[in-house]
Parts: sequence; structure tokens; C-alpha cells
Amino acid sequence: MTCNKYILLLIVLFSSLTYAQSLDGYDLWLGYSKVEDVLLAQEYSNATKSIYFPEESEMLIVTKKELKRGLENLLGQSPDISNLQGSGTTLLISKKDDLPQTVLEVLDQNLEQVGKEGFVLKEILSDGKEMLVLSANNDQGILYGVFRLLSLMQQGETLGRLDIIDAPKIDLRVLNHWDNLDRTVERGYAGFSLWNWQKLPEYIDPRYIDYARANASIGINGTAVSNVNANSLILTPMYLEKVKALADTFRPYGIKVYLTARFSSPIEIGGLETADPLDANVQEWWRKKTDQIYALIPDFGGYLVKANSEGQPGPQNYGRTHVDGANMMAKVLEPHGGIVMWRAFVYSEHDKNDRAKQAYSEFVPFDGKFMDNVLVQSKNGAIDFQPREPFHPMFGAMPQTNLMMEFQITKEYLGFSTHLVYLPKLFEEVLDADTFQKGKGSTVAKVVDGTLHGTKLTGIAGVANTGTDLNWTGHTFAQADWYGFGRLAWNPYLGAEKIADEWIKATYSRNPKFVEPIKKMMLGSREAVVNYMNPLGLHHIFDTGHHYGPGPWVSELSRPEWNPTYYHKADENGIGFDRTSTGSDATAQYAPELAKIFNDPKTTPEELLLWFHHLPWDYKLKNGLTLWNGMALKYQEGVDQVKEMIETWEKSKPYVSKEQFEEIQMSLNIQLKEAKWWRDACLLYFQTFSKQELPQGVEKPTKTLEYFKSLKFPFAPGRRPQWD
Ligand code: GCW
Repeated sequence: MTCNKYILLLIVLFSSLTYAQSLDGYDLWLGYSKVEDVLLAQEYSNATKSIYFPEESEMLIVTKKELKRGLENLLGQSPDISNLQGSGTTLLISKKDDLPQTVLEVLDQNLEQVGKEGFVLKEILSDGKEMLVLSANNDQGILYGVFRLLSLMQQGETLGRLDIIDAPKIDLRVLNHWDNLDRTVERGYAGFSLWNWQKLPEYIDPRYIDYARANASIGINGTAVSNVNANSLILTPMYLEKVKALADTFRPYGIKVYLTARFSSPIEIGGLETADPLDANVQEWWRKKTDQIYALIPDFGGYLVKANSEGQPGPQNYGRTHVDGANMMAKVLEPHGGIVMWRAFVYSEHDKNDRAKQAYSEFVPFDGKFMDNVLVQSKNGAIDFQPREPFHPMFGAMPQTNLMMEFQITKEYLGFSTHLVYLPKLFEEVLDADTFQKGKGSTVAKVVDGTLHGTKLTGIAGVANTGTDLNWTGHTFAQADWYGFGRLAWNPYLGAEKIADEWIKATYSRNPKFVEPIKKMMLGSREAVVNYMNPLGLHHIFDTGHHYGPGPWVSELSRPEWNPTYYHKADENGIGFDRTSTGSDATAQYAPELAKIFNDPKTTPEELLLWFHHLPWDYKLKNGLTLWNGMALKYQEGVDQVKEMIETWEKSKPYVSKEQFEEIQMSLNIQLKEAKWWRDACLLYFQTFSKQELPQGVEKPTKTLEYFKSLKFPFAPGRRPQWD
């Protein structure tokens, strides 16, 4: 065989192997699988042939290490990276202060736009030759820029005429880990907590470094490592030493550590009689504690606080307000540059008002009263991370407050780590929602990134879905939720489709025969779960405690607002929650333009119909179907959508490894089984009220309602034992 034919054969062989290096999911989106496209590989090799990268900090050292690792994997050759700039430099990586004058002149204005964490990645002409320059005002910008360069190669993007001037649009981009000190994870479905408290501080698990790499690669710059149902022990010296070890590990990757602060800590670990925020001894205790933390962790981020919510202690226990509590903590953090993330997830079993109204009623009167280093952290919806909710009305009502978004990346209500549900579609829907606060275009994203009100401090949090499972999230496609959260935290206008495209190519394959159908499957998966769990605005009809599976019949819990019947209010006359002016009047918490839309079932978007209205079973939907038939067909549609996902994945077999294929195939089969379970249990139960047959096209249930009601799951993952 001639040499050329041999080379051609090799090229053909390689081009069929288009799956990522790591087949077990451990590498996440950082597998840097080899670039098979010969022309692209050549372009990348030329662009990175001679790299000038002077590094003089821990952060730049790890950045250089990442660049080396990425290029070796992507190009199969070790790059020439040096501290000396020669005439042959093809890639120059340097902070603004170290740039050669000729280069600085070209980039100067761009660098003015990118702030503390942004970067400029640009092809320029230097001495008549094309040269790629990556520059930033700080080390962190270089870190993010290197990850972006590697990502562009993973996407198979050309580097020619690169002209990227990018910076994060939100200041704080943090993960919240609901991790307990016994390493269980509340609402966690990927194994145990990553933090091995027993072996810390001396034992630094290599996973901590890979965790930091993964977060830095998507621009996450903070992590709260403990559960918001907090344990005061995390603030004791023994644990603070351990936290310090994590902080030291994360710091080179630009990630600050935050801790959850249990409001009653002055009593539980401080020996005080009270935790009253206006008590001088309590204030002194928090000041001393905070100083102690900063002595160990100079760049400690601050506190994340769940107070007077679901039984957690807080200022209201002492007749004080959220402002008293948050500002007391903010005061002691201020000298250190620390911040407070104060959660607005509050509701009370004693409050007869619609639960969906209570956080707004409790917090909006405090608008403008929180200190500048306090962020009020609100969930995206007014109930609780449902498959679909209208955006939380607080986002349209607190212009004088640093309002921070809290998304759930872990799928407490969306199928745990078994169902494939691409959450960036949900995140995008919320961020794009218009609050009408300053007229049309006042989107939630503009509230969160601060541009609508000129907010001084902005933030976005994601409740993490990570654990000790080898693939980190329990399901390879759940990695896309972590990835997508980070990319949207960096730029809330990025779009779920672009993010899916990036993730698929970085994780599985760049082959368009694989990318396109899988992207379509991911983008449709969130609507599927809404259809087979909570169609047409139904919500919170989950079984109690573990939230695994349907429980629309649950009505006997002591707290009314924990009962699914509280939410669907199904009866002979119909179904749904009347939140209009004739009902709970929750619509009044939205801008008048929206209240008008939501008050009328004819103008309410049908995907929110039963969130806002109680309607008769024969109510006519837009498609002419009655509500009963339309709802039943929506449940069937969700099941059919999962069947389509299974078919799509079946066709992906040639492009992934056997283990990659089987992992998702098995999970999708469970998802189909559980989608049918949701459909059958809910329709059988609602049918006892509608007293109508299932319409043509809806598969008949194979089990009885009694059977579904009998199902118990005492060991479902992620539960809170004390509650179930
Ligand atoms: O979503 C609910 C969960 C609780 C969680 C709580 C919260 C950490 O069921 O597990 O507690 O909300 O957000 O505080």
C-alpha cells in the first residue's frame, strides 16, 4: 500500500472515532478529545506552535497547566510554551501590564471593556505576521480566556480573525451545595457529598481540583459548600480548618468559598442565651467569628443564610426582621469585603394566604433597606423549583435591592438523576421573562445582571447536582445542566441551544450527524417532563418528602401548603388554583400589564393556565379540546416525547462508545416507565373528579389508582430524614 493511501486510511479510521476521550463521564466537558479534522488540527497547531506565556502566580501556573493538557489532548503534541517572546511567537498570553507596547496599542480599548474577570482573545498583525493574543486586566481573565480558547477548539471553531471581547455579566456566579456534614446531600442524586470532611484538611482529594477546573472552565467563581439547612458545626475551628483546605485548593481557579450560617450559631456554638441580631453580644460574636474565618481564609466570600424558613432559626424568633438579621451579618463582613446571600424562600403554615404570595409580601416592603453587601436570593418561581412556574413576582418589584437568582441544577422535582431534562431551557425561559417593571423589555435577566436598575452587586446561584458518582451528576446529560448554569451565569443571554451545542461537542462528539439530533432531543426534554408530570400549569403534585413520583391525592399533611391538593384543587367542578383577582389575587403582585394577562384565562399562556385559574373540566382550550381531554392528551404527549427521545438515542449508537450508549439507553427506559407512571396515576386520580373517559389517543393505564397510592419509597435518594 503506498504511503499516501496509508495516511488516507489512517485519516478515515480516525474520523470515525469521534467520541470523547473519557468514556465514563469523569472528564465532564474537559475531555479535550482529539481533533480529527486534519485542516482544523493544522490550523490549531500553527496557532499554538510557539506560545509566549509568562506566568508568575498560582493562578497562571494552573492556567498554563490546563493549556498544556488541553493542547496535548486536542492536537496530540506537546506545545512549546515559554517565558521568552521571540519573533516566532504565534500565541501571546499576557496580562495588560506585561503586553509589548505595540500590542497594547491595539488592545488597550478592548481591555477597558472587560473589567476584573473578562478577557480579549484576538488575532492581530504583529510585524506583518498574524498572531493570536489573549490578554486581560487580571490573572482571572487569562484563566477564563485559556478555557475559552480550548473550548473553541473543542467546538471545531476556526481561530482565524478571532475578535472576542468578553466579560461576565453577573458578579457572583456560585454553586450552592445542600451538602450535610455526614456527606449526605439534601436533594442530591449523584452519590454522597464531594467534601470528605473526615480526611480534610490534610487529604486533598484530586476531585477537588477537577471540581475547581470544571467550574473555572464555565466561569463559576464561588461555591457554598454546606447545606442551607445549616449545621453550626461548620463554623467551629475544627471545620474551619477543613474549609480552609478547600478554599486554598479552589483559589487558583478563581473560586471563593462561602459558608451557610445557621442563625442560632451564637447559642449552639457560642454559648450565648440569644441569637437576637440587635443584641450587642450576638453582634460581637458574629464579628469575632467572621474575623476568625478571614484569618484562615482571607478571600472568604461570606455567608449564605436560610432564616425563618421551614423551621430554620432566624431574626423573627426575636421579633426582628430579615433586614435586622441580614444587615447585622453584613456589617461584620463589610470590613473584609464579604457579602451575605439572604434567602427569600419563606412561607408559613400559619399564613392563610396563598403560599405563592408570601415571600413577596414579606420582602418587598424591605426594598432599599438591605446593606449594599447583602443580596436577597430568590428562587426563580414563587413555589419551589417546579418543572414550570411563572417567574417570581419579586423580580419585578425590588428595584433598590441586590436581587439574586436561585436556580436548582439538581432535579428534585424533575426526575432526580434518572430523567434526561435539559434545564438551561427552563433557566432561559425564566431569564427571558418580561417583568414589565420599566415597560416592555424589563426582563428577569436584566434584573439579575443589574442593567435594569443599575444594581451595584449582582449574583446568580445554582443548587448543585454534584456528588461522588464517577460522572459527578448521576447522569451524563445532567452535566449539561451544571455546564449550562455556568454559561448562563456568565452571560444570561447566551441561549440554551448554543450551550447545548457547545456541551455536546465537548462531551460526546463533534459529528453533526450526532450533534443535531441530540441537540433537538435536549431542547425538547424540558417540555416533555412538564407534559408527563405537570401539564397546563399544574404544579407541586409530587409525593410527600422525597418528591419521587406523583402524589396528587396527598391531602392529609399537617401543613396545608405541603399537600398537592392545595395546588390543584381538583373537584367535580374542575381543577386549578384561582390566583386571579377573584381568587388569591397573586396576579396583583405582577406589573399591571401582566396582571391583566394572567387574570383572564383566555389571555393566560396555556402552559400556566392552572397555575392561575380554577377551570371547569369542559373549559375549551385554544385547540378546541375540553380541559379534561386536553390535559389527558398532554400527559400522553409527554410519554410520546420520551419514546421519541429513546428512538433518537438509538440512532446515536455509532457515534458513542458502548458504555456511553448503554448508560443513557437504560436511563431513558426508566424515564419512559416513570412518565407512564405519572400519566396513569394523575389521570386516574383526576378522573375521579371529571368522571370522564380518557380521550382517543391516550393509552389506558395498566394499574389501578389504589396501586399507585400504595407505592412507598422510604429510601428514595436526597430525602430529609427528619421530614419524611
Ligand atoms: O425545595 C425545597 C426542598 C428542601 C430545601 C428547601 C429550600 C434545603 O424540598 O429540601 O431545603 O426547598 O430551598 O430551602
